[in-house]
Amino acid sequence: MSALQNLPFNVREIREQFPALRQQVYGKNLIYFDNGATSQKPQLVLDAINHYYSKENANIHRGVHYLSQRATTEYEAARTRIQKRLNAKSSNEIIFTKGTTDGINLVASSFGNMLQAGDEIIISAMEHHSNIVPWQMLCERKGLFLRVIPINFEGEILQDEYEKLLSKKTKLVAITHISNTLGTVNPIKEMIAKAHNVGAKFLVDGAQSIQHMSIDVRDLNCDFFVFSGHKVFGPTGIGVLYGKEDLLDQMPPYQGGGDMIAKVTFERTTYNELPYKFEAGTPHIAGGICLGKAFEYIESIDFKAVEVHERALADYASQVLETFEGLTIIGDAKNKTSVVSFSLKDLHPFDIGTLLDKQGIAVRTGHHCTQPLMDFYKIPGTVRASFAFYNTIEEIDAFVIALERSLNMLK
Ligand code: 7TS
Repeated sequence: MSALQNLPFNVREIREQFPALRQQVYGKNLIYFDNGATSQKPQLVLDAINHYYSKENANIHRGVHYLSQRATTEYEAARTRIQKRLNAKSSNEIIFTKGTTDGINLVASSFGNMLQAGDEIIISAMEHHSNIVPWQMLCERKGLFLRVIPINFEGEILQDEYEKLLSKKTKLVAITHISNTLGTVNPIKEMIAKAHNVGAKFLVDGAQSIQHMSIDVRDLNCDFFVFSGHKVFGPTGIGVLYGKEDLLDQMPPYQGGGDMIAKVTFERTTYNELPYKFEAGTPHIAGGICLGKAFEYIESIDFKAVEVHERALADYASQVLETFEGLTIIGDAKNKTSVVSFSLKDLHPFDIGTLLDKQGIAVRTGHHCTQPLMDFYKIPGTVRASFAFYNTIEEIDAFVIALERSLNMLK
């Protein structure tokens, strides 16, 4: 594909930074197309993990000693770096969590505590289970109602149906920025404005967008934005909840314990200020610091070029796959990126995934934690190739040959 050769960013140089991509599995060069599940890590992050545990390991926010003070400074510097990248107003708005799931559960538990029986929460039909189940649990606990915006067959949220569901009863709308199964990029900025018109708050599930585009929380005007570190080239077990400061201030703590308190007596406890009010116990210190390193890494990448490159990868993969007999691409939204999901008549996605694996190609198969979406399409699951900026057109060509070979074996 010659169109890609003129891109202002150099995929070969980028790949050099990711040692995991330079390995063989079953004697074949690894082709890693499971970035929707987790991304590989650049050398900068790998070195930082090693360095932290070799030289800096200490608990934070409590030690007078040198190592503790240094770890505290680095952890807080990571928070500030993330704040700047997201264009949040204050580092008090950046809460470290375990990941997207943890961030959503934090909001469901804490913000959810401020809601009254009869209030409504809106999600969409393409949400990941982690943006469905916490709201169901909250609705059950508090007597709230969960409303679901339907989608069309292309995999786009029906905006007129969304407008019909919005009312004074709506207290929160929680929507994925990019669908992990379909690749649809949702028009969240417009959706946020519509929610605010009825006085509702808006949570963006950014698990699949933070690694593909620049996020500006003030421009979006979202109330909450959650993501996982491991999908944005950082470690597992760390993530971020961004929340508007005045809102976070009003919300009760999520978990109780060390670090989140101002004063404890047996009669009464007062809570720490933001962001610590929401960070009980020893946090994932190495994770926070190394997520900061992952952000340092992505700051060096031109994200406008990333968007062009990833869209070209997804478009090229779709074009070639469409020529396969009996293959259906699931999700054909006008605004779509980084993911190509498909099903093949009479073949189970798992069988295709297993044969691709034996040829060195990592894809995900199954329902991708979006079972209601699979029910909508009346399929048990899909084969999903999900791309990152280090993937190439040559890898897609190799993937297509491997798929052809797999289908021949299954005939
Ligand atoms: N929301 C979306 C849109 C996701 O894609 C995922 C993970 C999550 C939430 C949960 O993130 P976690 O880091 O807390 O687990 N999605 C996937 C996936 O598509 N394949 O594996 C994990």
